[in-house]
Amino acid sequence: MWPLRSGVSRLSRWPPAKVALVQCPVWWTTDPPLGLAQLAGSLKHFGHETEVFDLSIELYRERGEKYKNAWAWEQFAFWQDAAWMADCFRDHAAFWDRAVTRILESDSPVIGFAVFLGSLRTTLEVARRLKAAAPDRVIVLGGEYFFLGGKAEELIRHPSVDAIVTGAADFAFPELVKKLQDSGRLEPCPGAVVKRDGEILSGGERPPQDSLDELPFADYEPFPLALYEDANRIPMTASRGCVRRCAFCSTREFWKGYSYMSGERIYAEVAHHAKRHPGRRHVEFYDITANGSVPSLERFAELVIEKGPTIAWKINAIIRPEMTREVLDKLAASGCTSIIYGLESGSEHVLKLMRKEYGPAVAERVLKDTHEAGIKTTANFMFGFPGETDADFRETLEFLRRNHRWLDRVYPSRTYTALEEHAYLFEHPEEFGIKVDPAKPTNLYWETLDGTNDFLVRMKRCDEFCALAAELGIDVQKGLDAELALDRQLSLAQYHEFKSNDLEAARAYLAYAELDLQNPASLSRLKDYEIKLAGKHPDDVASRDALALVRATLWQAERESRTGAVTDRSAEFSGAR
Ligand code: B12
Ligand code: SF4
Repeated sequence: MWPLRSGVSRLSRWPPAKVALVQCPVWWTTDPPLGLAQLAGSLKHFGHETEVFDLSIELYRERGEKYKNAWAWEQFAFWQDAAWMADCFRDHAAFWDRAVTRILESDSPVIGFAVFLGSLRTTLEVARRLKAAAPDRVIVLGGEYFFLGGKAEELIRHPSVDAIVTGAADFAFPELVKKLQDSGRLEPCPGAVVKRDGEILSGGERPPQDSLDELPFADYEPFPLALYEDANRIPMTASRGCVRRCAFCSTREFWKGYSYMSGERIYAEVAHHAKRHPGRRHVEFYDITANGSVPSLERFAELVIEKGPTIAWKINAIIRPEMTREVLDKLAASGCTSIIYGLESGSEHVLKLMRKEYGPAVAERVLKDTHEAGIKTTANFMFGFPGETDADFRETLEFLRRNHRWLDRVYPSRTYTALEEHAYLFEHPEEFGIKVDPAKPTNLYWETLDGTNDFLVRMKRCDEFCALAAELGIDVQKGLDAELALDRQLSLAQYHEFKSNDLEAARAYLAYAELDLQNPASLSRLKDYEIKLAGKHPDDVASRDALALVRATLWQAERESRTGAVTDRSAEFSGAR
């Protein structure tokens, strides 16, 4: 057993410090978590050793049958459900015990966790177990979960948490480790808050990084690369933030302004990864706005064309006039195979309401040029932005008809128009005619004061859009790893649940169970509805019929799981993996 000593003295005796980096579930399974890879690179650059534990991908590979689909995006909410989580820890008890032991045996005095909403509960449980076994280990949390909204102030009080990096940690985390190493105790530094002898000390804000040219390269070497599903991919970001401020989007609140790498810096990192991982030839740029600086992107393309290596790469981009045919030809020649544009609507009126800085005419030209340059062209669409009339929506359908030849794929938003926390729309609902019920806040199920736009209207528009796109031969996808029918069904069930419409919610969960019978979370909802429907008036025939179906479904699920005759539906909806 690792001797319990003060993490402080252990650290001061150990230059350089060793840091364990942990990703708890859920995170996605296609490629390694980029934020952690970035930190591994930074820590290495500053002379520290790292060991990475991606418990999300490891558990994904070892998960029980019952959890077969739990990593699909539309299941993400279940990872925040306390009862579901308790089951997951119980059902995989050996996995979690081994994980805690391995982290402790890495002999890292500092253990850092990457947190977002879906990994928060698992993180806190693993941190609790680590602290219980070895109270001297210093537990540090970080990730975009802490960027906004006072989450750090709240979680730093958690008994298992010693420090939180509240923003970009590329320099803040190595500085925190270094201070700990030098002084022998936790010291706050800009961008981090620490807890020392029960006292909470904040280092204040850290000014944002103007240029990303000084960033150390991300490091994928400590990751279990063989476990991720895409064996050909290296993730990267060459920019942070965005140059625009669309009304529905919170990006500019997470990353203030827009910081980016020069073409030379992007090229240097891409060439580095290509050399270190010769088997991986696809660079997935996860920048939310990769063409915030078109000259940088163009320069990167020129360098690849000039010097190699041969790679394929993909970006998310904004529609802007600077995406000329000449630029797009250059991007294509350097290996750009796919561009996803955040187009959102084909209506001039709606684009204005959204504060997009282009109209449909520019969008048409850019889509056409992108497609003709030989780049797979995808556009994201949203439905029912407040102020979007039925006539506006018809314009989007017309746009699709006019431009379907240039669109290889569309990503219809499955939240239609969500009120994203911290976005302008979220902060100013009255300006957009959105009804606010403080007793029942909702990001998804909002409706307008005039009653013309609610969740079902938005869902219907999306359905109509998807049907037309499919008819026009455009590939319709979700974007993330999700199955469209399951996602839609779950959305509908949750909407009726929100509306306290027991009958419709039970029907929607029944339809969900037809697609995915063994999903533990939807089965547990059906059990709740069994009780609720049984309590309805005996003359309520519809509820009685639904109750019979609920019971039959629960019985069938029970029988299947008891006999092991589980229908493996995962193959039906893991196409995107
Ligand atoms: C790229 C991206 C993804 C990629 C990630 C690919 C990959 N291989 O990592 C994919 C497409 C998989 C993805 C998925 C999802 N994402 Co996402 N994603 C982003 C995006 C656009 C950029 C994140 C990024 O990589 N930035 C660059 C890296 C370097 O930054 P970083 O990860 O934040 O890491 C830095 C800091 O956070 C910190 N840090 C990170 N980890 C740690 C750990 C420690 C110990 C410390 C000290 C610090 C630290 O230091 C890092 C370096 O500075 C952000 C939005 C944005 N505008 O930034 C959303 C965002 C992170 N995603 C979000 C969400 C909710 C999701 C999804 C659940 C769905 C969705 N709504 O998009 C899914 C999850 C899927 C699943 N099943 O798990 C939210 C998180 C919200 C929250 N507060 O928790 C964000 C903020 C978007 C939003 N506004 O809703 N996403
Ligand atoms: S929606 Fe896209 S273009 Fe608009 S602010 Fe957000 S990231 Fe930028």
